[in-house]
Amino acid sequence: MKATAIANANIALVKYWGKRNKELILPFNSSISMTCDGLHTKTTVDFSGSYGKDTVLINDEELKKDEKNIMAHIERIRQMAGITDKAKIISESNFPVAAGLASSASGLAALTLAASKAAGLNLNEKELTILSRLGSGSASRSIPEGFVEWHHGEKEDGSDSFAESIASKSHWPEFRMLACIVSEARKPVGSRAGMAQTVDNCPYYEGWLKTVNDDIAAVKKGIAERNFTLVGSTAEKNTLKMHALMMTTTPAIIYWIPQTLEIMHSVMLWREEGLESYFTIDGGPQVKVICLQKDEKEILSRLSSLDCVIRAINCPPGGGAQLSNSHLF
Ligand code: 2P0
Repeated sequence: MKATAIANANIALVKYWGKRNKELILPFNSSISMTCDGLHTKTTVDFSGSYGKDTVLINDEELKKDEKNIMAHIERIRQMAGITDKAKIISESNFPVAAGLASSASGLAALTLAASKAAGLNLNEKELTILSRLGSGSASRSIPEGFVEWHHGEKEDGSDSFAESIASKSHWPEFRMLACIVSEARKPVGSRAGMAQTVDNCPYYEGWLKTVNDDIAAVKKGIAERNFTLVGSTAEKNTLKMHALMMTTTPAIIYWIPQTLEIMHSVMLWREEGLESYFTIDGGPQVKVICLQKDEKEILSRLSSLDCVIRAINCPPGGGAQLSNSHLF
């Protein structure tokens, strides 16, 4: 009745931004991500302590009231397993939470694996991705390894909206995401509210849906052929489209800060000079620079010479979520 899991964050190359079903967290479009070695969450769940109430400690802080989806997720797993025991949960991430580095993805994926195991459920990988999705959409992509596709699915019940690895981490070990931290502040608008608002009132959302399948096809082809230019250029175009949607909803959502733009312009300039790299940005100001191992040293050195970068975390493709015998308590 006690289990520990470790899950890596993932960074999308083709983004998820909008739900066709908010209850079941079913997306309008499929998305593709890389599971990131180096950005992880470790979570221990214990149902066996005869606890009087649920306690959840995330990075040494009690659960905030606005993080209701975590309690709902624990309750969902208890119901699936047919248990009523209260839980003690401790979770630790090695990167800033809620600042656009996919902490909810690694957090909900680690929680899903640890809690389902502790509750006595033995779910396979596909089932774990579906259960993680119900906690947070992008968490479904933190269960499998390497390069991952989360299928939007067609069915009303969500049974075909799951994530799977489309290439292992050893298929393209030279691929890099350099996660540049430019601010450790909490983001002003959460992704869940931001994407709901975008679907409701962004006049360009249909344009996103019309073109996103082409981006999915291009990134899949690029990964299969290890065509870096195709993957990088498509990922950069896709992130700019997503941020254009955010900026043109009412009220506007602008996650970029001056530091974000400084890195974007630098990457574009370096590319013109022949140093091939691309950027992708999620629901926050951080920039992830996409490059190949042969250029990582030079790019990291250039990034560290920019005043705006607090630190850069170098992530190769990572493994899928794993159980661990070393518990946090
Ligand atoms: C992504 N993001 O594909 C996109 C890009 C943020 C920007 O998935 O409501 O925290 O829990 O399903 O998974 C963040 O959204 O949202 C996200 P919910 P989630 O990575």
